[in-house]
Amino acid sequence: MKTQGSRLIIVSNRLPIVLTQGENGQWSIEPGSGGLVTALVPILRNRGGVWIGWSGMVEEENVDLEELLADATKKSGYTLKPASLTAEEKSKFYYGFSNEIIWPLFHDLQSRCNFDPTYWLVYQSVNHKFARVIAENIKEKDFIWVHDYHLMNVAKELRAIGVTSKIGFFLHIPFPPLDIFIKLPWRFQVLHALLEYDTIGFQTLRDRHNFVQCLRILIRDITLYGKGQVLTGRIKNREVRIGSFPISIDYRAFAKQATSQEVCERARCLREALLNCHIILGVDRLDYTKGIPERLKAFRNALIRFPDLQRKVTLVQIVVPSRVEIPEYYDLKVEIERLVSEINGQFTQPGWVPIHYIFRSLERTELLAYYRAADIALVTPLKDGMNLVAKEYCACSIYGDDVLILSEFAGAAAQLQRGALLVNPYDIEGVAEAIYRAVNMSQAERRSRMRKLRRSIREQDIFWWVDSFLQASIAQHLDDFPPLEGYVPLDDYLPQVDIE
Ligand code: ADQ
Repeated sequence: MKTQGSRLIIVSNRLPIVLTQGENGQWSIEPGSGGLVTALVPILRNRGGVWIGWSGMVEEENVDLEELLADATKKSGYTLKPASLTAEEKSKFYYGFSNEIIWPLFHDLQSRCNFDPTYWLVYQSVNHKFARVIAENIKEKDFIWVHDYHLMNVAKELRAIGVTSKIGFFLHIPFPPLDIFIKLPWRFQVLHALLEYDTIGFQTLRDRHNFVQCLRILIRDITLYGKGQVLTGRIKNREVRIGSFPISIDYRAFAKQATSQEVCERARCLREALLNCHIILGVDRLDYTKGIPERLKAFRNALIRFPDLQRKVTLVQIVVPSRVEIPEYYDLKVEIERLVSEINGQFTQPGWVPIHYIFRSLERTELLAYYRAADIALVTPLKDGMNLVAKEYCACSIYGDDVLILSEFAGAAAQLQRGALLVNPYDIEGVAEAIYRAVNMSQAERRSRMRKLRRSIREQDIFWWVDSFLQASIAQHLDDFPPLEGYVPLDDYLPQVDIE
């Protein structure tokens, strides 16, 4: 679907590139990784537009980005525009507010939060900086689509400097239940800032429900209308659309590349290296929300309780380095490596190593070869907005006889529950049993489950996701629904909280 006469302006914390300086001092540009990039690059390539974000370099490094980004723009087919950060902003906005407060809180891990008040001040000023760059680069009819938790205040800042364009926001991570959200010292400011967007998109109905609950309890003058995928909220003569739009992948591109000669050849080599073993695959960014230690413990539990799995299964755990400068992430890496070495030390036999551990970013062909080679994907985040790895794995299951074991707490579970083996990632014995069940599942059951999974991902792919978000954003507002029960008096619910 095209938005008439308008360009798409994507705004995210990071530009979809990584800048690296070689030994000769020359800078090179590589494509970025991560869910957001994988999802949006094909869209901008197809339709053109502008991507605004931080380059990853701080102002103090004095890198001339103009030339580098002009070069990247030529190669990518859309325009890249940088928002710059100082070293202090990187520390307090990115590592601080975004990753020490919102990331853990929105993943229900409130005990990991550091509610430092200076983080909030810098978060606001960086969102203002982003708004200025956007304002300098847009035309009136453009649709501005802001992504993720780093930039919740951008619409508010844009409105303050007079921008009247339509602005949408998509939250890639979960939105927490009221009882958790309410711990945020700036809960009212964040909710009001979000309500400055014209459209707010969440990954799942559960996230949208959590958000709506927070609005009902904490915001006095909002009325909510509608039913189905998109609701309408009316506040002070403005309307905001609130929907759930499960993000997906370019299914056909994955399925096609999975059959390429290069991927087939590499997958064959992997299979030969692990002959006669069921390959179980885990692929995650290094992050405590991904449940990697819990997964390793479940795998160990499976080897103990079902000894016939020994020599019969190999877990390939790929961990993509991420945020390693943060001590917590470094500690997680150490914990994972300790567990891998303990389990391998306990079970390895001549000709069989139970866990193959890879800590690096992989080329796409190599990643797809692992998807192709693996019989079972073990995707067990403690909480995840969606989880694209689960969808990519299914898209690459060309023969349709592989098994997906999926956490109930991944956003993807809402969509994939009929085909996946759902598990509670905290239940180590339950996950161990699911591994055993997957290894011993009949071919007929595997095929029937994978057929459902692939159909659902094919029908709701990344292009469907973009279309449904844009459709909801530009469509006429329908007022022919009775208002939902709006503001709920707070006295009984949270007597100690003053509402705004
Ligand atoms: P992430 O937390 O990054 O994304 P995920 O959805 O699994 O998590 O996406 C990871 C992406 O990285 C996948 O597209 C995958 O192909 C890519 N990748 C994996 N291993 C790689 C490797 N070794 N080398 C290079 N790339 C690799 C956030 C949210 C998720 C949400 C997405 C999209 O946390 O919940 O699904 O955004 O909205």
